Amino acid sequence: MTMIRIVMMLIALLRVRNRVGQLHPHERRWPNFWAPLSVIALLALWGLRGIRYGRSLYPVTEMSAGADNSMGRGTGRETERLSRLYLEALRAADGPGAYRVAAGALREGMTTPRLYQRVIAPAMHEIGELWEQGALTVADEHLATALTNRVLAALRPAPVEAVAPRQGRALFAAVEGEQHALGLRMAADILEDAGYDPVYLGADVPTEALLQAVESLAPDLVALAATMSTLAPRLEAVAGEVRRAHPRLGLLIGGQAASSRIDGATLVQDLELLFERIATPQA
Ligand code: B12
Repeated sequence: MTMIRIVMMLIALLRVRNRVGQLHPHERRWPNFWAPLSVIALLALWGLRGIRYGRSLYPVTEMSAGADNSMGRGTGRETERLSRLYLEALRAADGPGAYRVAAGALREGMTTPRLYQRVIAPAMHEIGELWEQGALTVADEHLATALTNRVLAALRPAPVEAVAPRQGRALFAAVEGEQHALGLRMAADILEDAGYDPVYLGADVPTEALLQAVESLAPDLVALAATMSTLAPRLEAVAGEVRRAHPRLGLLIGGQAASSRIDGATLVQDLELLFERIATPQA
């Protein structure tokens, strides 16, 4: 597409150049030597558009962030495009831009699980890649997380007095030592939309406190998360303890360190499948 545009631009410029060439010198308002120069300038400008991964932040325009979400329901290419725009907005420290991309997608009919899984999560993963490569600072990465938390909160309806939950209560916690909690937050939002009453404890929940909370809040489902590979054994241990204390309790696990090794728990990594997997845990 880009190549076609460049070729068309060159043809148009050459035609103008030829036309100018045919004119009598007194009629020429645009001297011949400007033509090649303008081609070079236009190509240079075009090239600059492509520089994405420099360290510097750049503004996200209305055109790029959210103004054109006409296919928001999300074919593969469309979700990739939106994810790129979302990432650009994060990198530009442009909270309103990130919100416009996400809210625009929902407005156009994309589901929340799809938005989370295909638009926001890949953008956050890319933030991690860039941070690992040294292309982003820790501050950039913290800011991206903070903006995403803000976007997620802004997309939710205001809390209202609890209507009787159709599916029961679900408790969400990341294991002790685990600071990564965006995926857990997303899982809580999705199950809330599916009729659960979410009790979200967030990151780094001490095991003792978690077990007490399960005791006192009597949830119907406990969702546990771990991201750091070093915390995979802890996730297994905590899940085992919950299972031993409450053998009939629904147990859901997720996060990059979660694995199917944990007996009797439903492992979900793809949030688009979350509700389906909860409804049929054996699947
Ligand atoms: C943001 C971030 C942070 C933030 C987290 C803030 C927060 N409130 O969440 C902060 C700054 C705290 C942080 C700290 C660290 N981080 Co960090 N971080 C990230 C980053 C960039 C994004 C994580 C994220 O939010 N992803 C978006 C979510 C939506 O995706 P997800 O977590 O993959 O979850 C998906 C599924 O797993 C699932 N899911 C997740 N949770 C749950 C829960 C349930 C119940 C269910 C059903 C599903 C589910 O749904 C999601 C969508 O598919 C990742 C990069 C990456 N590749 O993920 C690194 C990354 C995870 N961090 C990493 C590291 C090394 C660290 C630090 C050690 C850095 C340091 N030197 O201090 C510390 C460790 C802190 C700790 N003890 O936990 C490494 C982990 C390496 C590893 N595998 O062990 C990564 C991969 C970066 C990298 N490329 O190296 N980090």
